[in-house]
Amino acid sequence: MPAHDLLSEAQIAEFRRDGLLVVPGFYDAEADTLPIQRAIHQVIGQVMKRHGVADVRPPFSADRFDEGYQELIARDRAWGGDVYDAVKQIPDFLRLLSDPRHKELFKALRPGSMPGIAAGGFGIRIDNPNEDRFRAEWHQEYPAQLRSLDGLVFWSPLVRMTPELGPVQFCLGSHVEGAVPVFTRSNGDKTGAYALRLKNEPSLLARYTHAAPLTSPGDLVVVDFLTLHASGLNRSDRSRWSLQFRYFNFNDPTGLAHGWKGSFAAGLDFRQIHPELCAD
Ligand SMILES: O=C(O)CCC(=O)C(=O)O
Ligand SMILES: [Fe+2]
Repeated sequence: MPAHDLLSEAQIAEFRRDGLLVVPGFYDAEADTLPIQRAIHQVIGQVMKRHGVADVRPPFSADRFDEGYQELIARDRAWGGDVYDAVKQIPDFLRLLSDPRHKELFKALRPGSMPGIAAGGFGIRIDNPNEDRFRAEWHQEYPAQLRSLDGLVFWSPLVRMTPELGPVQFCLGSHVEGAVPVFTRSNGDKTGAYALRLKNEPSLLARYTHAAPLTSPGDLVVVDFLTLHASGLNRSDRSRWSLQFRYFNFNDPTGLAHGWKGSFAAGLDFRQIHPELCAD
């Protein structure tokens, strides 16, 4: 599908201005998200089976695809880790990750680019109620992912967002800052990319209008690798499930210079590539 069928000129201009674009109904529920929700329901069943928990759940429904998950993590939080690691191996998830629409969208937003999928840069987040350890604090994607400076995060919810679920927050237009230096020293119990903290965070955040779009399954949120964003606080009684696909540009000068290296998920500390962005 050509790029001009996916986005209007106004949407492209909005993305350039804000470093953020919400595309309502980008995905097809039946073809794209329902198979993933169905497979998550089955994976939860497999994790129950693995731990000898009787599966007495009602049959699958899209609204309650994660039935049983809260009970699992209440019994043993590590079983939630089993689910988290397993769901990114769902064929329908990987099919959607590599769907040509992402490549076309990337080319529409980054003219002259050659899109690539960031290895280790995709997954399904499960933000559990009142759990802080895996919350993403204010960050830019680039230090956490590397690959290329002009990458894009494609983020899409699997549950309808409410203020209580803690939708992702964005600083509109903050991508104009370029790559912001970060402190890398330990940040409580957070590790890897989660431990990074922005230099001059309060004044940086105060400069921009914040937005926390209340999206629904099927909606797509496109985020510039340099836009400041943070997880909200989930104060509901349900986990916030969302898809993340990250694409980069093989034709970006910074990526060309370092060979499209990946960051923490690739076992590399970004400080080796960008010592100048380390504020410690
Ligand atoms: O979903 C979240 O809470 C954070 C998302 C995020 O930081 C990302 O997708 O890059
Ligand atoms: Fe992020």
